[in-house]
Amino acid sequence: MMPWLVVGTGALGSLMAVRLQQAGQQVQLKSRASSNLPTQLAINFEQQTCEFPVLKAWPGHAVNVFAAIKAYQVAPLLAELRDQPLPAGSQLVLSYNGMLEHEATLVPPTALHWVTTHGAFRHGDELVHAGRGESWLGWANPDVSGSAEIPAELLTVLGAALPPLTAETDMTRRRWSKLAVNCLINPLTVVHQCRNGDLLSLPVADLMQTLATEISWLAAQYGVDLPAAEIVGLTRRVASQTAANWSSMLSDVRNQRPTEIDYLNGYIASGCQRVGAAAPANEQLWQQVTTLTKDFSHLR
Ligand code: KPL
Repeated sequence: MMPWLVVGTGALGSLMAVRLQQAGQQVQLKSRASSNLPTQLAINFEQQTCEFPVLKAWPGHAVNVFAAIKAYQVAPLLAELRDQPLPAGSQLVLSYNGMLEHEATLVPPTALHWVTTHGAFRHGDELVHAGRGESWLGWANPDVSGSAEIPAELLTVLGAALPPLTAETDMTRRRWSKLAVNCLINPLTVVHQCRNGDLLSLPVADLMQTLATEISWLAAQYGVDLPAAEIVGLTRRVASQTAANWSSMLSDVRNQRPTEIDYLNGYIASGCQRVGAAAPANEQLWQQVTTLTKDFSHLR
């Protein structure tokens, strides 16, 4: 199998790097040119320390790139790869929360999306896989989805590293479902300073229903049939599967990092606004989290 290059050393990138290495794959990490990561990085996971070489420059040979990054890092990464294309035979797998405007023109059609409901967080030097969810892999461009098979080896290796993994032909709907779940879980864990599972017993059911109704309405404008009841059901399932996890947004807030709120509830509120509709519940959470993080949102 081609070697792996993992971009993004957040919780999920680190988890995939560790699990790929434990599955016998050759794994390196890629740092940003401007970053001050050392040339070797150790990740502590379940009583083991996994060591990884860190590359500053893109390699000259074909690689599988697994980029588990923040939504605001997607455009800069893709710009870098446009200036310096990956060697022939390489495959780009992208994973990020939320949606970006102009994705259709931004994300190369040959990229794959990895959508996951696994939950992980960093606690000091420790990586904790706190929620066992599931994942889907599918082409970024629905036109490619209809015609091309996902490379079987890629499915096997990623699926063995972090199971279960399903090949997805309708990535657009899958990504809307994940967007919806993140819009209901992530900001509410920030507002209530709680783990994902705590949301199941807090009095947030009515708010979740309203958020889901607004999201479902916007999804329909994009031709995606995603009933509000399905969103709420899915959210409760993910909150229960990842009950012990601290959401990525709460981890970001606690570590004074910018959040992905613009690409979650912000995406819904501004998407509705663009077509002359309102999404007051999503708008309110967008503003609330933005206000909480205004002092460090420039650090993107
Ligand atoms: O995607 C997540 C996140 O925290 O960003 C979930 C699935 C909610 C796990 O925490």
